[in-house]
Amino acid sequence: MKPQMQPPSSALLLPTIQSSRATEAEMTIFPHCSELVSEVRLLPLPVVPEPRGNLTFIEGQRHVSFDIARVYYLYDVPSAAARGGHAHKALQQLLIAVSGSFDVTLDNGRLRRTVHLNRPNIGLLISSMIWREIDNFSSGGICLVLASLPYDEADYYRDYDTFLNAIG
Ligand code: T46
Repeated sequence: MKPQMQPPSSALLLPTIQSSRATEAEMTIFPHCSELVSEVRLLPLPVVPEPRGNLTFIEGQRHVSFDIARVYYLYDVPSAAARGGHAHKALQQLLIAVSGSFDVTLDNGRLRRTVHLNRPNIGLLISSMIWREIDNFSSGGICLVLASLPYDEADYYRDYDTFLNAIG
């Protein structure tokens, strides 16, 4: 059964970050859950600014702590549609709003937070065992995802109660 996604008490809005180093100014989404194995962080990505425009690049094992095994993207998502609604057993992913914006609601079984992504140089790192739902896509919103593993349906928890039981 899918959970009812409650409006967050305080949605996390991204501050403006001017950083070219992914190792700086990382922001933890669940700061008071140090006992959790899982990580959810906002990651500033490198930017090469030029009069011709900006360029952002991401290397596996450098800007993300995993080898990038798969890339996919969500686009032409209707504003009323919701993606996600599941957690992963092992998969780690970096989500980036390469165009437009959308909300990502994250749930570690104890806390639920909503992050608004709207910058192509900010990634949202989601480790395993985090329930996520993605919605509120803007017109032209594109969610680029870098994944640590190939697609495997057996890696999904698509039932919220099963996910909670697995969290323990
Ligand atoms: C996540 C969010 C952000 C594939 O064949 N290969 C793939 O790599 C993926 C991701 C999906 N699919 C198939 C499986 C389903 O038949 O595409 C269909 C839709 O997949 P799903 O319902 O999982 O899509 P979303 O947008 O709800 O979730 C996806 C990812 O699955 C998930 O890991 O975090 O995007």
